[in-house]
Amino acid sequence: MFKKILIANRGEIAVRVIRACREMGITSVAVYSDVDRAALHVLKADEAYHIGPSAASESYLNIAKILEAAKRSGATAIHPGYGFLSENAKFAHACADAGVKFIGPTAASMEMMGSKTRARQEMEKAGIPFVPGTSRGLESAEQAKEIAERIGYPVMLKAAAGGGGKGMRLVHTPADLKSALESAKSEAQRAFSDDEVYIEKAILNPRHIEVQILADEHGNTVYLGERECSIQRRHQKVVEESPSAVVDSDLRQRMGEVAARVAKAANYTNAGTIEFLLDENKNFYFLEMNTRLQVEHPVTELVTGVDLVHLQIRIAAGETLPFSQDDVRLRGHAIECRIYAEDPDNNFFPSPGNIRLLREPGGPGVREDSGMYEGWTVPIDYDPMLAKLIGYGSDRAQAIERLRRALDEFFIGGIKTNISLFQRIVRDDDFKAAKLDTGYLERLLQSEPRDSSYKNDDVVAIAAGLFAALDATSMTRGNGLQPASSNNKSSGAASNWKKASRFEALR
Ligand code: MV4
Repeated sequence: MFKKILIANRGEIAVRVIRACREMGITSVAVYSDVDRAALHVLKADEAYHIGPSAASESYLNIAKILEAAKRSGATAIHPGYGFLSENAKFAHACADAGVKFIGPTAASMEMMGSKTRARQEMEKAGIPFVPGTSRGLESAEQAKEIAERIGYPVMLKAAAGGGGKGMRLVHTPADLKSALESAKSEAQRAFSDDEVYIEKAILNPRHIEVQILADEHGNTVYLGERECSIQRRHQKVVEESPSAVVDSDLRQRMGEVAARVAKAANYTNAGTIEFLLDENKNFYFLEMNTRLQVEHPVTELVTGVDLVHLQIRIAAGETLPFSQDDVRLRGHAIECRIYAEDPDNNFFPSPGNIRLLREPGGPGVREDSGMYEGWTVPIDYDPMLAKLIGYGSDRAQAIERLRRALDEFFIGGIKTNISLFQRIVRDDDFKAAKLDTGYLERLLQSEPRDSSYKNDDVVAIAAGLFAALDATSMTRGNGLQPASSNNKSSGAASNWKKASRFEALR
């Protein structure tokens, strides 16, 4: 087993991996940029190395700097987390060349899945069901028209190097195809320096369902149930849950077996995720494979009882999977909210700044994976995700109850957060009835909020205590601090962010 692991990441995922290292008796090494000198992952790691300026390109994306820190620290393995270098085949190669184990799949697996057309060709060979369409780049508008005619409208144009919706166009009629192809190509060229675009039949109102797999380096592969990730905004996941309310044990087994075959066809090792679209008739289609640990991995951990990060490390160290498919049992239900420093009342604009007051939820069935602490300043330089709040229960209804209760306990003062959006979602009838598809969030945001009286009396009481404690400071600044108690009646009906902004006004 590795004695020392470097974590090439920051924020909550770096903290998550550090915790696994601590549990396993492995020394953890953090890396940090200028602005992250006092970040939580730096405070929690056993050792920390400065790797450069705040710009990600000069720090968390700088392969040479990270390998230099690995060498200096004596770390023999690197966990890449998600984002940054996690799906960078060049980085995996460079780690191998430096004699450091990359905790993830091989560079070859990452390369295969990095090109969507290449992945479709390989999956076609392996007999994996995928959305009808081409597995090669389109050569002309005429060719696109012929194929679209054959597979039937609406069609989807997609960038081969894409993902995340960039270079993607939904086309309903032949008349729109030529200009859609041109704009998809130029967007793909700008975003990925690669204008290869292919065509698929469009699946309308799909659900996004993904399957977690683990594969060791001795040919054993298991699937660990699915995650429903249909609640997205602009191709960013917002809420994820496991299991999906529409996947029964038969569909789960069929999707799981296909996912394991995808992994085998890619010679895949370590943790990975196979994304599917599920149509309204519950047909599922392979979409793409994510060759990393995902943000939403905790919901799978809670319902399977499997620690994915421990197993990633054990697999990378050459161990065999300690259980087989028959040992995998799902128990209960877990739902995750991605807590962001952003303002849901101002088009989700980022809201960096100092966390003046932090009251985190706890109690039965609540997990919080966080990269923040009270007094820390959220930088503008990176993705503004602060934490993930996960509710767990014996069934979906209990998971929702606990999540709602935990969200109402959560108070982050000094910055805006999207907590109020989740308070709305967990009270929404369609969400409670699991009437979800990829259009759900847009519909919710277009509708009028029905009830915003999220009761939060204990938080108000805590805030009152803090106002009292801040009294001296505020008075010297002469900003006329009100006695906290005078706010209690009116703030009983206020959402967390309203109280946070009130807190801003008072401090
Ligand atoms: C699709 C689709 C419908 N039909 N492909 C969006 C991002 C990229 N990873 C794949 N995406 C989609 N591909 C076909 N053939 C609909 C989407 C899609 C979507 C997928 C998952 C989650 C949210 C989404 C939101 C809009 C569109």
